[in-house]
Amino acid sequence: MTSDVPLWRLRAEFALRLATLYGREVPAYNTLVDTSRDVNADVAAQRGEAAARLGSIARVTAERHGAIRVGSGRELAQVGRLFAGFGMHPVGFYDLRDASSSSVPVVSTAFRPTDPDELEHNPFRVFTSMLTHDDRRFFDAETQAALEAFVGRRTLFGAELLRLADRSAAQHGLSAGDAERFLDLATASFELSTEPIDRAWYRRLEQISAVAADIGGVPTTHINHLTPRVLDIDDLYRRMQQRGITMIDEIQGPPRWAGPDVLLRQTSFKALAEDRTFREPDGRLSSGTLRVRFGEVEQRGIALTALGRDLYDRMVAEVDARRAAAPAGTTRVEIATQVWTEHLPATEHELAARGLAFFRFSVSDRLARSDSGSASVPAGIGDLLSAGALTAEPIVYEDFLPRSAAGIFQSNLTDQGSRDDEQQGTTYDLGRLSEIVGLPIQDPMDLYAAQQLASLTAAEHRLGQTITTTPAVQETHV
Ligand code: OOG
Ligand code: NI
Repeated sequence: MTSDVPLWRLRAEFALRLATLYGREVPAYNTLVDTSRDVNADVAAQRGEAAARLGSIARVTAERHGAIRVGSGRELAQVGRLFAGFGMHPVGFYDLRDASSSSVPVVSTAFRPTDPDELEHNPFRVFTSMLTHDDRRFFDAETQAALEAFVGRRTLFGAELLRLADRSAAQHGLSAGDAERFLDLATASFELSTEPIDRAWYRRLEQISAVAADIGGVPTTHINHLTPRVLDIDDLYRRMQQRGITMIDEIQGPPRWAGPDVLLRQTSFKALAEDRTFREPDGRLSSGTLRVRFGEVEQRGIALTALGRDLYDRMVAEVDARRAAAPAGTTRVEIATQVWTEHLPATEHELAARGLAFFRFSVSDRLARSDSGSASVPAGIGDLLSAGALTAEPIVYEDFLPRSAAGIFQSNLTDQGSRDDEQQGTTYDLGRLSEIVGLPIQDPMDLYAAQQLASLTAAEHRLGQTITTTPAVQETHV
């Protein structure tokens, strides 16, 4: 069986077709993409080679993540089959129910390539949320039953599409003819439906949660947003405002600061009113609008180790604490910039030496030629980097942040919805969601650690010496 079109090309083409579709449906998205391209070109012109530190300009400018939302475990398992056909696998577990103060009854994972080579070819990823219809804090028994019946009746992904996905996953690609059909069907399944929306049902869910209504109140699924990657998100934010586009209040995640970019910074333009057809309680059709889809943009930084992530989480808590005590009008970002400057190392070298972030290490050519095999004393990463024996290339964070995701959800809700925290919530975790998807969800930390370790092992062989990564005593107290 031939696979003329390998997984990465299917994935790249899928991302392009979704972008064309989404740009047609939400024209402001095209403005966002154009502005992102301008920002990246300017950064490349100003910073030269340094601009490509976290990925080539071509990769960064072509890079996208999507977000979709489904209504049940059955639908999520189908998404798992579909995305496997594009070489995208579930990574990470995000519980947005607790990360949000308003009503966001979903748990999520992200489907993405996991192999470094596949990521390099095309890193397209899709943040995928599943409605927690069995969580009593949001849905009473009657609403749960009605939701399950409504979602149970719909078909998001047809049998032919899923068969092609299975074939692609098994063969690591498809023949040219199958690829075309697969891409057509896959893209079409995320198109906004023109089918009338049952007004009373939608409204009933909307009172509980606008997210629940967007997922379980409509007959099909759709792309919620597609996110380009930029090299300077502050500049992008300003330019979008200059173009008259209303942005959410702030940039989520780490602040702008003088040190290296870590993890992920995101912002978005406010959801726009889109025309939809409704079926009124008396059966009459009417037109109206819904605001659920928005345009997000992101700037990616270096992946943090468990130690670095722990520091990050403590810094976030410190920002909250200081903000609570700060004079009115002080922004989260202002405080965050101070906290970052006080606690996070300001150089890649120190992030590596202290084991706070992930890097791909390699032996400097100069040293490998002159000195190979001579040293045998174990040396720490920091010393080897200082001596110029090793070089470190940052590993880019490919995943998401629960708090930013919740912030993005919330900043686009016009209504807080309702939740009853007296009720017992349903427990979901990575293991339970893996069972529901029918695939093992990988822990992002394991993937980054494996990449770093592979590079270290290779470097140890070349140097003929053991490299210690355990950092010295942690001096950072937040
Ligand atoms: C997903 C929100 C989360 C991100 O980039 O953190 C997200 C959604 O709105 O469906 O996309
Ligand atoms: Ni997103």
